[in-house]
Amino acid sequence: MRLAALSTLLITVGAATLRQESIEYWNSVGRDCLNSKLKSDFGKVLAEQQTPPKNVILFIGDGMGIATITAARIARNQGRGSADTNIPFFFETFPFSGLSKTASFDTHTTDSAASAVALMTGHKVEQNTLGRIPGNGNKCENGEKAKIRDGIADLALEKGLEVGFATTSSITDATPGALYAKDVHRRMEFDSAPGMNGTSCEDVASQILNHPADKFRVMMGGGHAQFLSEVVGGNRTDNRSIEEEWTQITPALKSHSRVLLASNEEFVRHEPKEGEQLLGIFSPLHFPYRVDENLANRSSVPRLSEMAVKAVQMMNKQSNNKGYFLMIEGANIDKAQHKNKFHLAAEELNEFDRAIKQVSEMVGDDTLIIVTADHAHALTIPGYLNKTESIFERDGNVTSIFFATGPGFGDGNKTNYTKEEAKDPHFSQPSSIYFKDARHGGEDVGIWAKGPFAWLFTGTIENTQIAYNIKYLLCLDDKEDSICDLRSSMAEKKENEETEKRLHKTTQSTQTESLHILNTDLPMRGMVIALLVITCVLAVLVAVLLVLLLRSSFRGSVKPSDSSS
Ligand SMILES: *[C@@H]1O[C@H](CO)[C@@H](O)[C@H](O)[C@H]1NC(C)=O
Ligand SMILES: *[C@@H]1O[C@H](CO)[C@@H](O)[C@H](O)[C@H]1NC(C)=O
Ligand SMILES: *[C@@H]1O[C@H](CO)[C@@H](O)[C@H](O)[C@H]1NC(C)=O
Ligand SMILES: *[C@@H]1O[C@H](CO)[C@@H](O)[C@H](O)[C@H]1NC(C)=O
Ligand SMILES: *[C@@H]1O[C@H](CO)[C@@H](O)[C@H](O)[C@H]1NC(C)=O
Ligand SMILES: *[C@@H]1O[C@H](CO)[C@@H](O)[C@H](O)[C@H]1NC(C)=O
Ligand SMILES: *[C@@H]1O[C@H](CO)[C@@H](O)[C@H](O)[C@H]1NC(C)=O
Ligand SMILES: *[C@H]1O[C@H](CO)[C@@H](O)[C@H](O)[C@H]1NC(C)=O
Ligand SMILES: [Zn+2]
Repeated sequence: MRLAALSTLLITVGAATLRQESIEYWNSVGRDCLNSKLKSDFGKVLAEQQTPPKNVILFIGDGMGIATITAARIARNQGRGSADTNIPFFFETFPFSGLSKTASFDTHTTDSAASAVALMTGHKVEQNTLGRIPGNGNKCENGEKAKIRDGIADLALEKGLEVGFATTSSITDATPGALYAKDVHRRMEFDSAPGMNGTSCEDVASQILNHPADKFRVMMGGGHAQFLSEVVGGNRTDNRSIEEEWTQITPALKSHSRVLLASNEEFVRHEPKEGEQLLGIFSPLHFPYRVDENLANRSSVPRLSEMAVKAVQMMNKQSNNKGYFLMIEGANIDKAQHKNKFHLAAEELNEFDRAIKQVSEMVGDDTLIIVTADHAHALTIPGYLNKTESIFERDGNVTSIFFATGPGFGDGNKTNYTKEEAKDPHFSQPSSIYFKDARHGGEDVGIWAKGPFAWLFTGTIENTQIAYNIKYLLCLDDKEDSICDLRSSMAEKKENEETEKRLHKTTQSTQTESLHILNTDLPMRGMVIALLVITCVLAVLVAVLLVLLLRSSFRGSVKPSDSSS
């Protein structure tokens, strides 16, 4: 009885310490999920056969829900005149896929900040926040204590890996921000952003000068406005040029240099150099849509695929050769859907897919590629339009691309649009509830993976699991019993095998003997521990026996024991 009470107490204490706010809660969910895969029958076999990846590239299609992919896939195939409307995107041909649950710490449907933090740190956080442990107020209180410091970027840099990102949004936007910034609101992008006054928050833009972003190998995207003073057309009122300040940070090594690219012309001319850190900012805010660039026959910014290729080239120019983590975001897939403009979103998804394909062709089998979305959009494809019709058309009043919310609402039943209107690249598809900006969707999103240990990204998993798996595959956190051990034991095994081969050639008996000890070092340690444990258990048993013996002889001398007590 007392034992049961004690265990109940222990469980209560355990649950209380593992509140969802805590760093440990999502680690514990992550550990259980990872272990169940590694210890499954197929997991054991696969883990033995593969070497964990050296590099990880995470592609995030912002707002790229399942329905978004289906509709964009059909639009692409129809656009190419294909009778088969199901020809897949490149990433859809990856050998492994799964589903990711995207809810944030406090909302069923997440925004891009909370979901990106989950993907890049492994922790669920409050809606709209960046890099902060939940429950720490809304004024940037509690200093360092409130900040998440075990994100992929922080840990990767600690281990000497390279980190970088490229996006079509402002570099200060939620998804890239989640890789480095700590703030109570994602909109605190520049010094005088709304909501900053009365807080101790630091604007996101200036945080590229801090750890960890100051050490990133490459950062590319838009957002001059957030980095520059209003004197030169930016948003800042503190008369700073964060871009200029970034170029003046002393590099980690003398041989390193910093290069700032501020236009597509500079981007095109730039040749990646060894030991170089690159900051590329190519537009005042977010990138223009691909459709608009095409319509205007203009290249005012690099394509996402071009930035992705350059980012990988930059990573390959590094000398320490410890591997890298790269994040590539197709941000405008989301932004177009916020306006219900599906033609624009579909073309952004095409470009995102092109980036994945080109990068896949550049990297070797030491690189794991993961493609996912941070959240969906509330889009559905209601039936039953004839396949001979464009997906942008409708079946009677039923519009094939239909948003739950957004500015496409029209007059309340936008069902009478013409074929010409539907073809207009800037046409807003209908929605059922009016909002200036469409709301995200809360359903699970897809994950597609290829490369070493891609099979870990299967099943229905938390978005935080993606970060957890990446940390463990890259061996970023060796505190825990994880794939890290597997990796080092495999490396050790391999090294030992090689040493053995070498020694075999020289046939030096003394060396072979010491190698033998080296080889048996780990098992021997295990045996010593086992012996110690057995000794302890035996000692306890002997003590208990002695006490019992003494007690029974003592009792026997007084009176017989009472069986009813
Ligand atoms: C900031 O808030 C304080 C009061 O809380 C106010 O006096 C001050 O004018 C505000 N500054 C700006 C720039 O809004
Ligand atoms: C920041 O600058 C951009 C680009 O000039 C502008 O569109 C935006 O409205 C500004 N944001 C704020 C909050 O002032
Ligand atoms: C802003 O900065 C520039 C260059 O650093 C300087 O010349 C100018 O005086 C500054 N303006 C103000 C209002 O501080
Ligand atoms: C697009 O621009 C390029 C040069 O920038 C030019 O060679 C080409 O003719 C233009 N195409 C059209 C259709 O205007
Ligand atoms: C689809 O359209 C084609 C061509 O107009 C027609 O032959 C076919 O019967 C239609 N199918 C359905 C299911 O309506
Ligand atoms: C479309 O909806 C309107 C208004 O409800 C209705 O009058 C009309 O018959 C519908 N058209 C079709 C083809 O169902
Ligand atoms: C559709 O209906 C709205 C009002 O209900 C009207 O303003 C619009 O002109 C109509 N469009 C077409 C193509 O008939
Ligand atoms: C809905 O559409 C129909 C047919 O186009 C039109 O007659 C009607 O006025 C519209 N309803 C509203 C609420 O605008
Ligand atoms: Zn969004």
